[in-house]
Amino acid sequence: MRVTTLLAATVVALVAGIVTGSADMAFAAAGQPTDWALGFQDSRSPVMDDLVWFDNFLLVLITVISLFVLALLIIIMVRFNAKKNPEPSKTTHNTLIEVLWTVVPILILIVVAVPSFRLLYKQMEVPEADLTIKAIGYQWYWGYEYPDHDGLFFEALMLEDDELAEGQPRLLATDTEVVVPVNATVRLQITSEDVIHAWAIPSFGVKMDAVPGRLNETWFRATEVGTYYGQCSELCGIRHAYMPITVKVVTQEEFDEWILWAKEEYAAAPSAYDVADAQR
Ligand SMILES: [Cu+2]
Repeated sequence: MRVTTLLAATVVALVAGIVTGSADMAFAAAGQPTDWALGFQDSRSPVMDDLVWFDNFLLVLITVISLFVLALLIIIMVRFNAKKNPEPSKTTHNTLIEVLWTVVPILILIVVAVPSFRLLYKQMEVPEADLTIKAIGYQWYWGYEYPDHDGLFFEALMLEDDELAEGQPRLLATDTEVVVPVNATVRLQITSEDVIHAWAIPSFGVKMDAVPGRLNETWFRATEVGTYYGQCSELCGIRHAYMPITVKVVTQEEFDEWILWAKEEYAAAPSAYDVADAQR
């Protein structure tokens, strides 16, 4: 009795949460998590569009398979139980059924494999890039290099709670932002200086390990102006949860202005890593 009450309460709480939460979701921006949201953050890149499609496709497929197996189980329980079917058949082989239950799963796997591999290639093969950015993981923040723009380099540290401006999400906003032009293909090179981290932005469908001594490569094309947040996604140490990623997608003109400003602003500042090095 108590278990059912508890279960009922949980279901009511969940439904209430989803109903009230959906009001928030209506005006929630893509690029950051929302209270009570289910599923992925909204897609803002071609790769994420495909990932969302593939996820929905698999959901339909597994639902159909599960319902089919459930129907078979129910038929067996109803029609062939000991009461209804006291003298069971002695059949042990049926060639047609054996061929079917071998061939049909193979066909299903092929149907899953084709879009899956197509998507893997889409993620792995970087199209001709408009901009290259190198993200470097440090314990516990990210550094960014713009090799196309005189090797512009800056670091992005998480903002503490008392440093947040209006509208900046806690544990996700950083002091400097990766700025990219909208609809530009960005080649992302990812590496690390110490341990394995991972650079990820859910709305772009990007998640790539940052491995010391290795240069990993991926890409994204942000399709809408806005601010997008992600987090280090490889357990990297005590402050793993506090090295978020902020990407600001702006128009080409705003980007050109930002580059000029950033070259002045960041060139003068010694990197936090150099400072730490000097103190050793
Ligand atoms: Cu990390």
